[in-house]
Amino acid sequence: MSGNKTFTMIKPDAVKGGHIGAILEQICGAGFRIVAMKYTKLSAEKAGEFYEVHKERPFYGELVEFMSSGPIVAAVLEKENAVEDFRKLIGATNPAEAEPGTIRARFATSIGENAVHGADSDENALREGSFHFAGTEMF
Ligand code: 3AN
Repeated sequence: MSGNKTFTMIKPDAVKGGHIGAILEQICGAGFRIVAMKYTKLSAEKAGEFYEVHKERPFYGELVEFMSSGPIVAAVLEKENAVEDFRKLIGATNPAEAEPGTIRARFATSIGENAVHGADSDENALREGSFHFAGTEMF
């Protein structure tokens, strides 16, 4: 996975809000192809492992609790320039600062509960994709 793949999660707030369909429609409408996808729930332990890079940040405990609070949709997506284009599509981490029309501007409620995750580098996209999916689950 290099250059043309990214990793996303539709977070528990957006799942609870009933936005899975609208978010997937926006993602596919923007030209991303689904390589792998699952509806799943992270244990607190798994969420802690996934967000290990944020361990020292003050919001780590809150983030782990939130991300394990309900089901999520995890997916690997493919498109040219995937990581950067997907970050543009989702908008800023803080929905109050997200460009109108972006996924976070449409569906996120706060900086902590911000509807979707998007990998921030090719290296992390690969690591995060492999965290959730076996090679045999990617097509
Ligand atoms: P992004 O998801 O835009 O890459 P990061 O990597 O800075 O943003 O943060 C990872 C996740 O941590 C965010 N998606 C959000 O859920 C949570 N987060 C970031 N900053 C805060 C904050 N100030 N307070 C609470 N949660 C936060």
